Amino acid sequence: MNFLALTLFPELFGPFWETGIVGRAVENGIIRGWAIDIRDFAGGRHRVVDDRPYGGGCGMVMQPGPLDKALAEAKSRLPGAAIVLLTPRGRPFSQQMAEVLAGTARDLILICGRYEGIDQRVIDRHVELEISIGDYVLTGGELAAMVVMDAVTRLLPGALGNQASAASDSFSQELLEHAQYTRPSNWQGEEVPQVLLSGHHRQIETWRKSHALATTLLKRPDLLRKRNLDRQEIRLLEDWRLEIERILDAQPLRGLDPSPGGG
Ligand code: 6GU
Repeated sequence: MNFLALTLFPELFGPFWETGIVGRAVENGIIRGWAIDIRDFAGGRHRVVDDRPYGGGCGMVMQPGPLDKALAEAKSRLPGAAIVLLTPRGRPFSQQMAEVLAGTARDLILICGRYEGIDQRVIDRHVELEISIGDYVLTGGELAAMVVMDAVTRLLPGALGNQASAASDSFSQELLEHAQYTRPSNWQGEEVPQVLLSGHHRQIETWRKSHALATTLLKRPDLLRKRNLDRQEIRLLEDWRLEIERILDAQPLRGLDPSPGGG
């Protein structure tokens, strides 16, 4: 799969292509990535790419001309690529979108906006999909483009050493991951949960599922509400409820709670 970023700051992408799992995917020929400098397609001695917005207002708008020329170059290098614009006005990026993009394996041309935005006419002419990575404002789309490429790359066959780890991640199954521990088993007096050292694979799986459910309940109850819980998951959550009730029953709430058993 090929990625081509159109940007005013191509130097931001160098370390991204060279590092970690993405770097290894490049080395193994699973992906290739380039960045094209939009300013190379601007005319004039000063290579200006932006101008003031029609109708007034603050900030500058990226002109259609240089971006259109950069896109022509990008399309000639990657015919058939999907053209994506990174913008806070886009569709919220999700694991599901990453899976669709990785699944079609179509090349991506990623337009990284800067300034207050991009002339709408060049968007209307070329852009197939607008993506936002969340409800906050960045100074430009470069980091968002890297977020999208990173999330897609790790889903491509062979990108992760262990293909199972992509499927059991947070969000693929709409549960947060259980906590992880590694050596030493006693670190500054803090012990690793005993069951993880026991070698009982079924018990370990149950512990992990139970803790994934509890973490999700506490941190992201919205994910738990969306999920179709199976019988085991319901039982594990009921076990947590019993545990909470035991703790609460052991608390003296004298004088606050007139109900039987409350004191
Ligand atoms: Cl894709 N671009 C910018 N500039 N800000 C953002 C964003 C994108 N996604 C969230 N905030």
